[in-house]
Amino acid sequence: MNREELEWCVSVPKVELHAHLNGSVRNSTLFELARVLGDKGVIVFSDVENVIMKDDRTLHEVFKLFDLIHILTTDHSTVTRITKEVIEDFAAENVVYLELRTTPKRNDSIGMSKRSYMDAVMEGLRAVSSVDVDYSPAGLKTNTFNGSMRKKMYVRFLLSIDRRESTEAAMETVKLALEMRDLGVVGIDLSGNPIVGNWSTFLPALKFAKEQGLYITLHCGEVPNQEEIKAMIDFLPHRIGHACCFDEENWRKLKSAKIPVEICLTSNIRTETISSIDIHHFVDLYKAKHPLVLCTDDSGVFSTSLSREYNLASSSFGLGKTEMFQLAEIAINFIFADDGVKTDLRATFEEAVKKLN
Ligand code: 6MZ
Repeated sequence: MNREELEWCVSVPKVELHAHLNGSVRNSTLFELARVLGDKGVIVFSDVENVIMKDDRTLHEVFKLFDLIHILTTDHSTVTRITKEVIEDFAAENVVYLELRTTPKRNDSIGMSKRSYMDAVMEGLRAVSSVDVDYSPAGLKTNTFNGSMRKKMYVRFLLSIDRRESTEAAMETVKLALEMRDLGVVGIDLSGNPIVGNWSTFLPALKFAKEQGLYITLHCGEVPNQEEIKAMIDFLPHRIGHACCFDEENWRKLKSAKIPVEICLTSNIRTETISSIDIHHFVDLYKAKHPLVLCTDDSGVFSTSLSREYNLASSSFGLGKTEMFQLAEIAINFIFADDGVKTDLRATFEEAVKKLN
């Protein structure tokens, strides 16, 4: 990786639309949490160390790792800490708009409800100190200090439905999202192990969410389940993630529906969902001018960052600085925030292009 090119990618303002909170945890934080639980005898530290350090995981192994991360991050204060760290990490590499997604978790044994989990997330956001965060739709709620000259960043939340969940649990998440709209929750994501669960289980909750005006993004086509992919496109979500294993017919449907695709290059390669970067569908979508946005997915789990993803796209697909800047800027069109935010972000990019030239 060329250092100068990577630095340039860091300096470009960026929009991140596909980042899972618990997949974006710093390795150093995971190790620290694992050591504490190891000392308490809850887990065997050396086992955890090996799992975290493993580089090339299959998609199935990745979900085993998430189970481990969830054991390490159950209590409210850890959720708060991780949220703060993740937002600050994105801010540090010039992400100016972040849509952070997370699965609200209920854990009766420690008195955690989906709401209290999200309250812990919100507390982490308010604790961010390296950047001013705008997180409410009306711009009324920020952690801005008077006369602050710090950088500004927009953060919005998507609540994820895990594919292991029931229709009722999915509906609970949608109702929570509606309750938390004033706190920056803008939409719903469907994620989790793609070989688990059925589309029909989540459809009622997703339909309700859409009717209520929430935005929807779906993990779609991580495995070659063409029937599910077709049903997902027919639902007309506002965006989809991945789109790796589409057959010709679904490919055509996607293109004619013009549904924006969140592309996670490193994630797709590491999980072996795509066998090699030179056959990645980014190229075909990019050439077809299909709406797409580069994202990290799980920057911690896959040891990447949004700047690295831009750098990887540039070096793998031969895109120059002008094309890369345009790719970053066009992502504004696909965000789930209102037009005021879009206008403000366009002004940020206009300023940036003057400085970068
Ligand atoms: C599908 C994924 C994912 O919600 O606990 N998740 N789901 N495909 C992926 N790509 C490989 N990466 C992450 O963040 C972690 C959870 O996000 C989902 C999984 O459900 C994982 O447990 P939160 O913050």
